[in-house]
Amino acid sequence: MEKGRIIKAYAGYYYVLSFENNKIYETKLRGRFRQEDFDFYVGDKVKFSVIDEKEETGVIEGLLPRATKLDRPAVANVDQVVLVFASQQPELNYRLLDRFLLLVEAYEFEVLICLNKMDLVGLEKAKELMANYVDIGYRVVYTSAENNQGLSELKKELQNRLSVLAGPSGVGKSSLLNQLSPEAEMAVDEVSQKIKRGKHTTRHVELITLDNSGLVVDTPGFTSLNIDFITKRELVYFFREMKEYISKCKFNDCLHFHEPKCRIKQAVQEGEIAQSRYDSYLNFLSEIEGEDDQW
Ligand SMILES: Nc1nc2c(ncn2[C@@H]2O[C@H](COP(=O)(O)OP(=O)(O)O)[C@@H](O)[C@H]2O)c(=O)[nH]1
Ligand SMILES: [Mg+2]
Ligand SMILES: [Zn+2]
Repeated sequence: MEKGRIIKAYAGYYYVLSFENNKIYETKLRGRFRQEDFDFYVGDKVKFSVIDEKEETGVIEGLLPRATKLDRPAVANVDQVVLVFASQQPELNYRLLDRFLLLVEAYEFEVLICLNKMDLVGLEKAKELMANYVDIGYRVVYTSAENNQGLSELKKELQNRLSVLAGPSGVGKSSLLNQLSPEAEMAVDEVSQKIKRGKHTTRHVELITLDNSGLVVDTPGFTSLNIDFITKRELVYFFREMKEYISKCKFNDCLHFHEPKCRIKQAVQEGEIAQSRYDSYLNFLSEIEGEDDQW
């Protein structure tokens, strides 16, 4: 029995990238999985047996433990979310960046920020734009899909992991994926040869395989920016720089808004917490307010 990862699912076939030899096997599910209405997702790690080594066909025999599952697109075992923003065009919207970060923290994904279009502002200015985020411990890479800058740094961050890109439209997500594409097209070609379909068929989510064992979802994630599943009380825990102050407020049910002797507000006044991050916090708090009966 071999092990591998589903990198594409299409028309009842599952394309499994073998951990042993890096080949892509065209597999079907063992009958009992079909009867049991069992769900297998792109990204899932599976056990499979090879039927024909030359034809690279096989049968999926079992599902290995699934660490995470992302919805829309449905992908299992995502290791990190790469939040792509542009340094300009469109102008960097910090409130939106904080919303993406909130979602990523709430879902407990690892995150990398990719500040693209650095060619429009230069590296120094790009770093300035992200200084607050670097300070609170977020990893940031600076890229230009246009001028081919920072792409090897980005690729290094994608090594040996399954990543999904997310971010507003127009920031360069597709351009970045295309830049990573010599490898991507090889993988896609290999699959499409096997299923012998034209390019105009309905798109299904699939994983792009990089030559450094990185995998990238070919469709952006986090398309819903809805935050109303988060309660007012837990909100602050998803602002990583605020966590250390929470227990130091005078009132232990402090929402860090108009309560007196709030340690978080003090930290904002003293410049330990960035004002714009705190403003985002208040903004999300009031957004959640109407939908949360707890308080
Ligand atoms: N100047 C500059 N333009 C870029 C860069 N990356 C993408 N673009 C342009 O930005 C626009 C949107 O890019 P696209 O990849 O479609 O963004 P997406 O909506 O996030 O997928 C296109 O016109 C790209 O040519 C970059 O690094 N620098
Ligand atoms: Mg796009
Ligand atoms: Zn407080």
